[in-house]
Amino acid sequence: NTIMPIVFITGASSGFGKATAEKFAQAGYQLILNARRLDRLEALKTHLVSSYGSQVLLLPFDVRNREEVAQQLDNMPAPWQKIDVLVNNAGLAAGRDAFQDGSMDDWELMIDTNLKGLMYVSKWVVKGMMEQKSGHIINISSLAGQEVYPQGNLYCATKHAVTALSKGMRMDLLPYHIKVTNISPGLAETEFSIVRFKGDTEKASKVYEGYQPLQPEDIADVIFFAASRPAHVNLEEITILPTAQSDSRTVNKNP
Ligand code: NDP
Ligand code: 8X3
Repeated sequence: NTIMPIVFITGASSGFGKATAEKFAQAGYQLILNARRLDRLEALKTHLVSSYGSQVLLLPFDVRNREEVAQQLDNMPAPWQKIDVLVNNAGLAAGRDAFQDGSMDDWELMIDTNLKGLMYVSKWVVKGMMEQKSGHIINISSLAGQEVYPQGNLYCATKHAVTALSKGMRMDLLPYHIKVTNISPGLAETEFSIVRFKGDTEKASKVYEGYQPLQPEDIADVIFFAASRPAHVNLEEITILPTAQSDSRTVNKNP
């Protein structure tokens, strides 16, 4: 009766996180799934249990809430605390405005979620990984972590910070055999743009018109591939773009 590895995915109620949960469930992993929308997580759990017989623990917290993060993680049953893979995926863009027109609330929301949330969750998970002297942290950055585009200012800044943090974690966690992988996707069709444009689905769907964007499953495949390499192999930086995209500002639309 072998114990299957545990993957902890933040932002599992939608997009990349949800597709990643499905991918690891297919491979028999035990899953800790986080997001704020509990109804979404419950539906996903029901699906994973009935399709794959998965063991699933739901942690419905807001990654921005430092106390809640620590409290829910501390209260996990002991066997669940031995996390093998952490996928730091919860994140968002809020607004797409020129710097001079940007909303301070949007900016703080992005910093608190994309950077501080990732930092709170990782700090807790790293403790256990250090004791185990093994583990794998997979940070979802973005092409926006490598390049900056007009009206991308603060979102790009948070993703640059994620990429920098991946490098820093990799250095500091090296003695503990903890792998750190930084994944940078380009344009992918999820709820990302609906969130960015605050529910304006028409504006959101325009982002993906005239070409084939990445799908959540494409990212999930890459995350799973990185997590399933042999112990001595770490994929440290992965950039994944739709074939129709060459850089942040260039998409081959309606060829
Ligand atoms: P989605 O909007 O589809 O999914 C985002 C997920 O993050 C949801 O499950 C959401 O759940 C969760 N989330 C947001 N805020 C919080 C919070 N405060 N606490 C806990 N969970 C939270 O977008 P994607 O799947 O596209 O985004 C996933 C990651 O990928 C993000 O970090 C994004 O920046 C990044 N990315 C996206 C790209 C794209 O083009 N789509 C490209 C490159 C990177 P809930 O609302 O239920 O809390
Ligand atoms: C999301 C991709 O190009 O909208 O990180 O910033 S982009």
